[in-house]
Amino acid sequence: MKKLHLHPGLAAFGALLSLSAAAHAAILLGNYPQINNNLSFSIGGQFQLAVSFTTPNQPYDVDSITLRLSDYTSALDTPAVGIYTDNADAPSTTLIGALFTNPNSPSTGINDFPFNANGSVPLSANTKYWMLVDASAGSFLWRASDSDNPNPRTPTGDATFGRFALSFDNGASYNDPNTAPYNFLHTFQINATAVPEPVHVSLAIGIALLAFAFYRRMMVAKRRET
Ligand SMILES: [Ca+2]
Ligand SMILES: [Ca+2]
Repeated sequence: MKKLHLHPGLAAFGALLSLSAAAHAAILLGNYPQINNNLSFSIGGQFQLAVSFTTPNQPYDVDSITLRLSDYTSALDTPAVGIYTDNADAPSTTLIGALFTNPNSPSTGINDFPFNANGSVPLSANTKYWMLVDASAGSFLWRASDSDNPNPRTPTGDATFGRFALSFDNGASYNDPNTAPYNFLHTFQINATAVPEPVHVSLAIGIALLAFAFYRRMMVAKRRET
């Protein structure tokens, strides 16, 4: 029986392509578990709250956002959670992709709520963005730990934390909740998948084509010998 041989050039191409396309889900930024349930900020009406971060040297696609909330019932409250570009160290009005899908909540208790991406939320490398937590109807509480008790927990992940920013005038101006008299560390996590950079993919294809060309030359040389 004839043994099936995988073309070395094709094998190299496949291996490199799968290597470059290997995506991994990661915590882009977060501060779970919460230190305590001491504080909260009301989202709704003119009140909204955002957190900034800068992506590392790689593009990402946001998969979901987890927020620790209370007084959120899906029958009465409509959160508006999205990722926005930066405008002079404050959220701009430019939304990346669409608003996230609001989870169901039958009760007002404290819970960790997953907001799933509604389609692609693509983030560029080395770029500052804002996750904005707003409401288009009703109101709810974004739970926060008291950062002085027992110690501060700066959000960490693949991205670099910027700052929290709260607005009492529907985004016209923002205040920092971590300068006196505020000490809020709002509990959240942004989950994202690293996207392979186009330069890596084209490099992989280039190497595979070189390997294929080398293989063909070897075959031609072999045929000349025989
Ligand atoms: Ca409510
Ligand atoms: Ca608002």
